[in-house]
Amino acid sequence: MPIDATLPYDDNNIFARILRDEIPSQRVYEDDWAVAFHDIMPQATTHILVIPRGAYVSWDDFSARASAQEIAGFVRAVGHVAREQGLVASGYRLLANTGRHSGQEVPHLHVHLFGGQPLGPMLA
Ligand code: IU
Repeated sequence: MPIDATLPYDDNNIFARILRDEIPSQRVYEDDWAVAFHDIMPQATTHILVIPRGAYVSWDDFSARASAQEIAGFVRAVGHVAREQGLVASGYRLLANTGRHSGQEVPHLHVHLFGGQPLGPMLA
């Protein structure tokens, strides 16, 4: 069920637990600002989720409350993962579902990184 992006952060959401290593994930990258791991239900040849280490419900929450350093660190991490995955020459797509109408399911900001194949008009 899609989440209400205006709700307070839930410390026990699944991505918070992945960040704390309470639940395993296939990590491909991590630094001070972000963690990236393979989506468990990939919708493209490459489908990675990049999440900030900070506790943010959604893109809305992150863009409103995160520090400039956190925002820069996170944006750089997303770009780094795309380059590391070799996606730049062929191209890729970023997507951050936010709240009910978007279908956001997990209440911790995640940016989907899709690539590795020609992408249709919409994914996720
Ligand atoms: P959404 O933007 O909130 O709809 O995307 C959530 C994504 O998280 C979705 O693609 C799921 O397959 C993915 N996911 C995951 O990778 N690991 C999990 O334990 C769960 C969801 I729950």
